[in-house]
Amino acid sequence: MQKRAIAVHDISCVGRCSLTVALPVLSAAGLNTAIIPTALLSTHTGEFQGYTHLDLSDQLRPIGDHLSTLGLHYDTFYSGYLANGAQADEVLRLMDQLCDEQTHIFVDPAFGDHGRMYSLMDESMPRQMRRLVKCAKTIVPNMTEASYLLEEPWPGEEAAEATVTDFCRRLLELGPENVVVTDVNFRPGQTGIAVLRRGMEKPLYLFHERFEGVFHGTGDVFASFLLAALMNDKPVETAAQIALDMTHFAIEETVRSGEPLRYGMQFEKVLPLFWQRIRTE
Ligand code: PXL
Repeated sequence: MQKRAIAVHDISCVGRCSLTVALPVLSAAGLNTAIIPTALLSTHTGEFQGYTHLDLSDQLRPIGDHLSTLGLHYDTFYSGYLANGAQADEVLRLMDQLCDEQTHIFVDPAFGDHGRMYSLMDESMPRQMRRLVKCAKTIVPNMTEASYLLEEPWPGEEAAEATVTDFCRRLLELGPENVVVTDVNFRPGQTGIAVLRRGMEKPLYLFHERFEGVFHGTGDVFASFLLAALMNDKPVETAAQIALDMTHFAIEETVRSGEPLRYGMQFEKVLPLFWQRIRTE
């Protein structure tokens, strides 16, 4: 049977993030992917001015009410960027209506980076996002989001290994089975991730060469590849390695092309390689 996913993120018309990344990546991995948009923006909110923003909170309830009558099973529920903190109520309601015991709830907190929350976020977001994290099987915060979720000061771009390990352990205590933290930069010239699954004594650290610059949408590219690999029955350690490699190659392609970084990562070019990896590993 073909697996089915439901992705709950914003639509940013231009800039390759959230749904314009999640949908193609999950589809390319063979998943039947439904979407529920949380907001509609003309672009993402980093490095663009004058973007439009339509909060779709009032649509989530009628959409959920209708979809719940269809009797469909979703193998994964993938939430990301929310229009505001209060929208967590509606997302929890959607989880309740659309998920069953077998649904892999995958939460990308998607509310900040580089020590700050994104432009349109309100201060309730970390507290509200913690409620989704509690229900999740897998979470993928970056180090900024991890700090906010734990109510810790941001430790800076190059947090020490001991700090990252401590954050991972405490995030696991919030409820999920798998914690994958991105933006781990304690090795000079490298960037990487920490993977802590319940039952592991300490996180597995995986790294790649670091490119200088701010790469918009990388969190979404990484999270979508990670989930796509998990849904193809890879253990979280293997899925994380594949997703890290794919993200690295997508950044490499983008840097090589000279395309402005605000237009997002060229993940399209690595989809054939991704398919090969999930078939052979
Ligand atoms: O990539 C995360 C993201 C998603 N959606 C919107 C954003 C961002 C990051 O800036 O602005 C609208």
